[in-house]
Amino acid sequence: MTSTPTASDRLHLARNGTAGDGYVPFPAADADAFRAAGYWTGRPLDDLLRATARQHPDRTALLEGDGGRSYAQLDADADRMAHGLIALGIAPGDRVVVQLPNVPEFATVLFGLLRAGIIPVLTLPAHRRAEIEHLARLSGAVAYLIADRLGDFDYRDLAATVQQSVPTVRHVLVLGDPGTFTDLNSVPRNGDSLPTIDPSDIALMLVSGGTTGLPKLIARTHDDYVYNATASAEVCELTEADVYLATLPAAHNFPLACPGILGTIGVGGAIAFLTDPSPENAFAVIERHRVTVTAVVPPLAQLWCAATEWEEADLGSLRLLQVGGARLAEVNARDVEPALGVRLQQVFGMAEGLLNYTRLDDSADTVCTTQGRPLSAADEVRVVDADGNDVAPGAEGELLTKGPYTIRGYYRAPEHNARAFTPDGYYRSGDLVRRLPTGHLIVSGRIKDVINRGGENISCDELEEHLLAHPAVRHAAAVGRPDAALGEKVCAVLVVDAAMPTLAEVKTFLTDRGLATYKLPDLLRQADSLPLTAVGKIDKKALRAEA
Ligand code: OOB
Repeated sequence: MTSTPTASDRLHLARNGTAGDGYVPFPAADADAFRAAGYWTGRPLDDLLRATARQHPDRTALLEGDGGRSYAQLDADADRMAHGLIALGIAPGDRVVVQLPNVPEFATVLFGLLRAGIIPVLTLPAHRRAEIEHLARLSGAVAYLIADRLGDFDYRDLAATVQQSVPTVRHVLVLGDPGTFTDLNSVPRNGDSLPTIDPSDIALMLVSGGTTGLPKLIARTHDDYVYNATASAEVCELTEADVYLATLPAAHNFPLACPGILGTIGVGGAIAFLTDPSPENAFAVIERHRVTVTAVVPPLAQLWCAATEWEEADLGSLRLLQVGGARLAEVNARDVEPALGVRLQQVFGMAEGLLNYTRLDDSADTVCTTQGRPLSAADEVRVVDADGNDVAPGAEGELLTKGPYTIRGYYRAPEHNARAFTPDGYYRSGDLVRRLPTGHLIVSGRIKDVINRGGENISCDELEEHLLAHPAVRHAAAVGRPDAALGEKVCAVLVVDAAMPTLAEVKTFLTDRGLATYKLPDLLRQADSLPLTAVGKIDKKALRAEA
């Protein structure tokens, strides 16, 4: 039986996107099963903070400078932020592009938005015009929330451009000196009551590493993300005694919720933020705040290990170093415990959902030679060949997955979803893995066309599109070139019609187009032609072999 939706039904439908907004929900039967089995508990994501603040108001939540902010204070700050955002006219279900460095205000802003039912689109500090405009447009964002500057980059200049080209962006809210925009700290801090959150609604949007073309939006619900953070906290045996250091950009799934900031808040631990992860600075902060857990990408783990030779800090408080985002070579994994005196945990995860962790009681061999096993008993993992058939146990194949915290489709991307998900709802990760009898996975490569430069995934398609816009360029291919420090470097192979541009010219050209710095080519190679596959596509595999 159908009935005419009420105004409140319509608001709800608009918010959770089931009314054809481009959100792909979990099928009702699966959602019921996840609730019945206790994976989804019906808690709004901001309740991780609310519950801890009620139980332990005086405990330190955020460590900043020489002091700290208590859970009661953070809770009140988040409430005021939520009221302020609503008073500005930003409504529940609206999207706001957030681009902040790793500062304590990141937590206030995140919980303020969550509490107001406003959906943060969590972009990274390194994103530039091409990415921000695309994400603002795709999400239909009504606001862009930035810090005034970081290093020598002024986000207010970027905001002026974004607001020009994306008319839905009505507000630019600035942490710090607002210039001509709105001071985030001056918005009125009183207002209406806060909305009731439906835990099956979208809580926030993560940005995909980008495997084809521009980055995709990954909508995570309250139910799925609460589980992501709390189950991760359990695997890492996180407690109120832990001090988590946000070393990687806080908007990334790994430091945000694996267990990261959200997992730590859920158990009542303390969080410190790092804007400069150089060993000199990171080690000083670890010593000062008695940090116990942090997460890094492999190149940073290598740098930190090497730096123990010349840095003097006391790292004795550290009990767990999580390494993930790209494959950690066994030799480097073996270095971690002796160099830093800390237990290593490998994490193989993805913003789309599935997380694999080595466990705290795994043997040293397992920790150093595998990328962990799935977080949840409800994670379904298949390893398949090119035809989609399961490979023999232990053989290499593509990882397909679904489960209680893995999306069923990217936001507003129906065409891409038809390829990236199987008809029965598995996410095709593009990662090549082997599965051991224990369930641990070894990541052996990837079939999707990305370059992993120091843990940042760079889409070859996207870079090639920008390269092809150069007047001298006829054909372009971006390939990863193995590199000891970064894992891979970006090599651009160009077939040109005119004089071959220099590397510096290409970098300037791409920067002017608004491409993020980390996506710029490290190397340039001229070719007479590019190798082609049987159907006439550029043969990246052959090119990679040459690189
Ligand atoms: C994490 O998430 P994303 O979305 O930035 O990147 C996911 C991709 C994976 O599909 C895989 O290709 C690669 O990054 N990756 C790894 C890896 N961890 C991620 N490849 C080899 N070994 C690993 N340990 O990168 C992410 C999200 C949550 C937790 C940890 C990492």
